[in-house]
Amino acid sequence: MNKRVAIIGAGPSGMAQLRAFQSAGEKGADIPDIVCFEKQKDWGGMWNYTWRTGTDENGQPVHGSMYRYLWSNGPKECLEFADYTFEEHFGKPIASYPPREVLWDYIRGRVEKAGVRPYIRFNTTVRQVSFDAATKKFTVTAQDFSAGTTVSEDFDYVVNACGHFSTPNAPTFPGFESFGGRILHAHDFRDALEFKDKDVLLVGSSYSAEDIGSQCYKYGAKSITSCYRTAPMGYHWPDNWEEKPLLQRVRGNIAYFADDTHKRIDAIILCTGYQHHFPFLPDDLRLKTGNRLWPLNLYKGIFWEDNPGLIYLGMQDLWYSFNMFDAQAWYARDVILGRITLPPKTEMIVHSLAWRAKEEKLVTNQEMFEFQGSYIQELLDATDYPSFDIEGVNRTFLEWKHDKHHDIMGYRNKSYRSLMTGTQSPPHHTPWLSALDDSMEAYLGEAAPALKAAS
Ligand code: FAD
Ligand code: NA7
Repeated sequence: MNKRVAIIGAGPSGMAQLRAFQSAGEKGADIPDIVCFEKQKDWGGMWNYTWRTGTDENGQPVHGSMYRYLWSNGPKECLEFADYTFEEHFGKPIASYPPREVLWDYIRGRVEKAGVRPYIRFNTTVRQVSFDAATKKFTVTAQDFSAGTTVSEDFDYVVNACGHFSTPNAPTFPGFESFGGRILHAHDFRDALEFKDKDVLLVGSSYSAEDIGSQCYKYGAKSITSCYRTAPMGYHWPDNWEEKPLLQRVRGNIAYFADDTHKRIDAIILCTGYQHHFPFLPDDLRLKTGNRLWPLNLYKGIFWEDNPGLIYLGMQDLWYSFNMFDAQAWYARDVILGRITLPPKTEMIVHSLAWRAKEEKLVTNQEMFEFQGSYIQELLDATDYPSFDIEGVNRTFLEWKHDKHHDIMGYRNKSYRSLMTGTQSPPHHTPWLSALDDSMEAYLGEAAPALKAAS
């Protein structure tokens, strides 16, 4: 009987796994039976926007953490697929920081072309995964909300591609119970206009704090205060944005900070990151890690060392994203197809610990993305995924970082050269701060008439 592979999640990682198998099939390989379980009604994972917060229409925790007006926070040139370029998808070069809908369209384009949608059971949540040591099979139990049934099936491999930016890490602070305004986690942030004319406090100093604060600034918040636990973000913020050391407590609408200052605020947004949360996995199969570049117990950052039939995709903290998921998915595919043989567990552990030791020495951002780039290179060298210029991507990351430090509200007006096609991307027709319409139509079209007249 054919091997059976379960993929949990049809976000960019799960879609990469589907495309990897389809690509091998197209070149003549016998591919296994594949079932991809997706709890949402459509694919694209995080990029499939939902207005919902809390629970979804099936009473499940809402997966989406993206919000309206979200634009890519890094250059698209750093995440471009090597087997399906932006130019191929859009039929022309486009600017470097597309809004969410444009990126969603791009990732869908590749898998629509590949014809892999029939492998996916939508509106179906994986509830439980177990492993039988005697039969060496995984049993996956999934609830299909369209059919109203819960079914268990056996698989030889399980690919966990369910993402790790959905379950909030939400600390509390003294006085929150009686705070006079709204408190929410970034996961539940949807529309910056809610905070127009408000004094907003952000807790955290990473991507969510930076971007949610920038959205609030762009859409008219009265003031923004962000506070950090370890280190400030350190960008040159606009005049109404202040960075402070960590919040200590609130009293009524007054927030008190570690430097003994205080400030009146209307709303608090906890930009304090996410938990790797896999409620469907038993303890002995569950990855337990913070958001870091080298989680332990995963050989090649992919295979559960205690039971390598369980494959994890996209579990690292992200500098690289879509093309890293591809590199992982192609490698996992080749292990499943028997093209790559995994070493014994002792060797896997030595390998992982060596990467971890390197990870622990990383200090600068540049060292971090170069580390992730060299990890991807190691995976690429072993498969037929089209090789691409990792050093070029690293250089683009470096430029991006410089651009952000030069002008945090203007970095998205820059454009870069594709590392896949060599084409220089055009500048966007409208500066990011004035581009209030984030629709694909507006992005791919021309500047709005009023802006054209003004420029
Ligand atoms: P996800 O996209 O999270 O997809 C996981 C899929 O698994 C989902 O479709 C989910 O419904 C499904 N699923 C989960 N649990 C189950 C279950 N039990 N049963 C069945 N299905 C399940 N990356 C960038 O490259 N650029 C950006 O600009 C960027 N911005 C971001 C902004 C925000 C606010 C967030 C939260 C993330 C951002 N990211 C960005 C990172 C983003 O997470 C990745 O780009 C990418 O979506 C990760 O893909 P994934 O498939 O691993 O996970
Ligand atoms: P990250 O990048 O994991 O960052 C989490 C931030 O939250 C980071 O600044 C942490 O500070 C801070 N944090 C975590 N716990 C606390 C507590 N208890 N108190 C204060 N501050 C805390 O998550 P993001 O949401 O920013 O980004 C995740 C993804 O979303 C990313 O890929 C983006 O593209 C979008 P620390 O530095 O650890 O002290």
